[in-house]
Amino acid sequence: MKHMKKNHLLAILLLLTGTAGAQNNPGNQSASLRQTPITAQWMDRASVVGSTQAPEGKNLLWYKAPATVWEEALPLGNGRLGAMVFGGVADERIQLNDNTLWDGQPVNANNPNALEALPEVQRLLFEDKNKEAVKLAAQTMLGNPSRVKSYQSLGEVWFDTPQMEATDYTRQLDMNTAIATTQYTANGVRYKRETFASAAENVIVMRITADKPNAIGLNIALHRAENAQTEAIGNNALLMKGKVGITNFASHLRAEAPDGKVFIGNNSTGAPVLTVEGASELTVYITGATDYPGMDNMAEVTKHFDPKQYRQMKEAHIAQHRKYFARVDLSLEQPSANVANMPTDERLKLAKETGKPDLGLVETYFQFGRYLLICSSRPGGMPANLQGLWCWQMNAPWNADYHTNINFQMNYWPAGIANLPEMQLPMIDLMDKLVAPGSLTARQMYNADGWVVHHLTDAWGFTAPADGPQGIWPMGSAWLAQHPWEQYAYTGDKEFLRHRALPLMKGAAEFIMDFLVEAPQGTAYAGMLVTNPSYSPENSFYLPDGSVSEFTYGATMDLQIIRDLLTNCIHACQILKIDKDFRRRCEQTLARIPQTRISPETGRIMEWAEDYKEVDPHHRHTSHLFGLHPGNQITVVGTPELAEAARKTLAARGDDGTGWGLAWKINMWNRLHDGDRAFRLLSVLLGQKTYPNLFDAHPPFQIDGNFGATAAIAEMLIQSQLRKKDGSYEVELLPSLPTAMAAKGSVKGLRARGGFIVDMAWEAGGRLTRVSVRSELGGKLNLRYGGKSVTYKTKPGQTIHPRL
Ligand code: FUC
Repeated sequence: MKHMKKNHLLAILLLLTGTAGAQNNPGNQSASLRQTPITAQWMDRASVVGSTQAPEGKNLLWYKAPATVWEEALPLGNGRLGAMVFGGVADERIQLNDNTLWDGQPVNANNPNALEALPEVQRLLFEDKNKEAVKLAAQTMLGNPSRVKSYQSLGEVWFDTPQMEATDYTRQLDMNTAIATTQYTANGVRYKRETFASAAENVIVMRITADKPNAIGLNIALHRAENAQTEAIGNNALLMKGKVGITNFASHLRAEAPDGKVFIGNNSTGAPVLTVEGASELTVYITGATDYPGMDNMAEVTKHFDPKQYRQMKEAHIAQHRKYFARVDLSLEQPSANVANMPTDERLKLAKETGKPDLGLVETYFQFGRYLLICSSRPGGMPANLQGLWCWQMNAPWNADYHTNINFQMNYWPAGIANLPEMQLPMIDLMDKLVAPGSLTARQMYNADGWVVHHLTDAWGFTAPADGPQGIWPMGSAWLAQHPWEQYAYTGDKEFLRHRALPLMKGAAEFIMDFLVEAPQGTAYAGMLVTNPSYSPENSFYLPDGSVSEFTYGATMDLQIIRDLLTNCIHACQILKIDKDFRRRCEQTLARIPQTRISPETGRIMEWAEDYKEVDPHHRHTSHLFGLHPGNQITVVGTPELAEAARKTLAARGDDGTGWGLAWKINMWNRLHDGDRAFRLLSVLLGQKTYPNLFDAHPPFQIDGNFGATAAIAEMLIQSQLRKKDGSYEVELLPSLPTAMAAKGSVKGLRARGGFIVDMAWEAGGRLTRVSVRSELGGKLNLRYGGKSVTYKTKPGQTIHPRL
């Protein structure tokens, strides 16, 4: 058996290095599957019989079989290190990430020809000569290079055990503790592996225990598909080192088995294998490090951990996680015991079959979004990218970058309302890092003040237009700047507003105010200020001559983003009583920005300055409803006509889409107070655009849909986007409660703008039975529920029990 075991791992390593021939193949099924071992797919050689017993408690994901694809594996993360745990028996796999591990380096990609060409591009667009304009813009404005490099996997840990048959198998992710656990019985021994990502120590810890002494024996390898080598350190550790772009990285694995034998095996490839024999208990510590500027932790990669401290480390990890996670509880009416006892993947299948998720699954999905944000975005670290921080590839879809024409922003929609405002700080930090390169781009390409980002960025401060003409979208910084303002709105932190938010917002506004041009006579917005070039991400339209274009001037979304930004800047200056001149300039500019318009023909919100017909009426971006969500310019109460036009627009876009496209529309239906329609789209998202591990499917995996839908589930329960003249917000209770969720439910700990924490319960069609609102900051609390409104003056720390 031992011989077989070694052979198997050796074969994997040989295959990895590309030197394996048929003779090295141990001849079992899995080896042939691993011709290209580092893939989304994986196979456990063991035959596994699942447990019949569902784990107890809520906020759990659980399964009766090991993951066979990456999208079934369970994510762990501490804001820097990430792990995807497959839960295999004979073959366990942990795929690793460090969210500072990016290919590439800082570049000045600004196109030196842009500035000279800009007036001509603008003239052509104002004169409807779109084709010529796009041609010229593509030649003169695109970044060089025009692509960013990918965020990459750190590596993989493979465990190879002799257990070929397992019964009573379960694996689960307990979101209450952020611990993944795999349990099974093999050869009469009950094995348990628990794995967590400690934030305090920046290490992934796996502890394997057995209910019989000396029953643990396995081989461990640590590797990466490219650009890295692994060496043995002493007799119980492996160190992998490599370099991509300008970044050095490393990962270190140490096995501690007090009563077992731990040694390094040899194999012909030179790649070391760590072997454990006869242990009663095994603790594996896996670190990761890079020398990414400002976050260099290479010196700590071989840090020592004492297995005797395991319990303390685990308790500290749980406490640290619960500090964030336990702030919010959502309890909806539970399904029948039959459904409640099903594993997560079966519940997803049921949601697909019935067209409706069970409410326990909705609860879990909501908390999963919060869990993912806690794991992928922690103060002091990198923000969540297109995949949060979980990525097995070297060339990830869209490079797993930060897309700033919706996706990056969507990641942070739950931060405020789901009561995790600290988790948004990494996004603000990244914005700070974009100011210098973004100011250079603003100056070199547009001769403008302030800072600009186009439709994507990376870890290296890329701010030029990327990919193709659709990258010439200088609105990224303006949209990003909504987030520091929202951070203030949710937390009321004036120091933050003064020293961090306003400077970012101001820089973004200064760019915009320099970029805006007066639309000439003969155009739809003659005499007003518009963006040019402009487009509505990433939609195209028919020109009157039947040709297709994406480019125009003054696309509705641009104008709504600008309205949002300038309004927020004015508010910030008023609150802080500073920057009068800047504020006046914002006010004067705002007065000259065209209003959102309704198409006389379709009754919908116009997506462009002209009433063009879109090429794809079901396009995944619903950009021209930015003012409805995430903005607050279109509201049911304040602008009923626009709200009605938004309703028609959304209906025409349809109830399908990419994962994130659906998540956005769910939020929009909520803002229109149509909870049933929102729930219908949530059902599509859960039934059709969700992988077995609850990761969102664009497809492929993209995490924005998770975060967007988490915010949307919360906004079914409370909304607080309406800002009154005196700066207080209106907190609306159950504004968009779907009938499906109305029979009974409760929520604790949601956060409203103005610094209010809401607890409430409802039953019988959404009748409130209990509400309490804690005021963190003091100030005016305006509550609305159904047709009723009440206002309270609150003191800091006071809890109000309103009568509604
Ligand atoms: C936007 C979207 C795509 C994808 C990409 C990462 O450009 O249009 O669907 O989500 O971002």
